[in-house]
Amino acid sequence: MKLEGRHALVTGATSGIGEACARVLHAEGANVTLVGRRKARLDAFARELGDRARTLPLDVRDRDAVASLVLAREQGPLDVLVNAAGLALGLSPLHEATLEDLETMIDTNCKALVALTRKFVPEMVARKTGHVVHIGSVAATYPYPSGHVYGATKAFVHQFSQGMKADLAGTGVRVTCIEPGMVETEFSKVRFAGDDARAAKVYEGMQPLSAGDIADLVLFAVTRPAHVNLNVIEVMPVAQGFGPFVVKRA
Ligand code: NDP
Ligand code: 8X3
Repeated sequence: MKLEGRHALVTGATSGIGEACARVLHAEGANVTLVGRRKARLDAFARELGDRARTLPLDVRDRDAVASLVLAREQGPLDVLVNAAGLALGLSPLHEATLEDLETMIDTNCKALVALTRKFVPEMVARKTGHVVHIGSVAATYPYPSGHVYGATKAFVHQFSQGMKADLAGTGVRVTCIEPGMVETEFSKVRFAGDDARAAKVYEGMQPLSAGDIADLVLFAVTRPAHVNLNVIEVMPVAQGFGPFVVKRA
């Protein structure tokens, strides 16, 4: 499918994967609507892209704001929704994590993603065309110490995506969940609350994926012929693998 003249809304467009997705979709001719909280970044990004880019500064957790969102008419009806906004907060065991951080992850990664999807899918179904792309994570499938709620939010995204596929079969609307491993973005800076040195250590001595690597997959998924639905795409850096089972011995 060609993207020229189609309208894509990308959340998390101020940074990392969302920003890279908006960039490639725009480069392929899509009209893009950029969503994120940091307005100055959105404005600068839209100026850089030029024509066909609009901004929607928004906290995706704001349920009323999402419900009353109105997209610029000249962008056309929404064809592609990329739900990239999301975060992990902290990396400590559940019994030491703050409930506030845990709830922020659930509110952003799950509830906001559902609200945005619920907002735009009915019109896609009515138009018999559209594509929703969720950015999940390998953390949905492979647990790691202190990944508890973050992993659980991404398991939600995985299953929500599959459930949507069940409902959307035959409607003409597609849904894809892209599940990356380590991608070097601002993700670790956010997770470690601005401790840049600790964030940099996450990617030390290995080659992580880039945001552009994930954007390539999003572009691939949304440009398949209209009858092809990529359900789930899991991707890791070559340098990443799985941990062994841990056995604590007396
Ligand atoms: P970044 O921190 O670089 O980007 C996160 C984006 O989410 C920012 O644009 C941020 O915008 C936006 N965002 C966060 N909270 C909100 C909110 N309440 N309202 C609106 N926007 C919000 O990280 P990534 O690009 O890496 O993360 C993108 C997605 O990819 C996330 O869902 C993450 O879980 C997932 N992911 C990341 C991996 C990685 O290793 N980096 C691996 C697997 C999945 P702003 O702060 O301006 O609001
Ligand atoms: C982000 C990747 O491995 O830090 O979803 O959970 S990981």
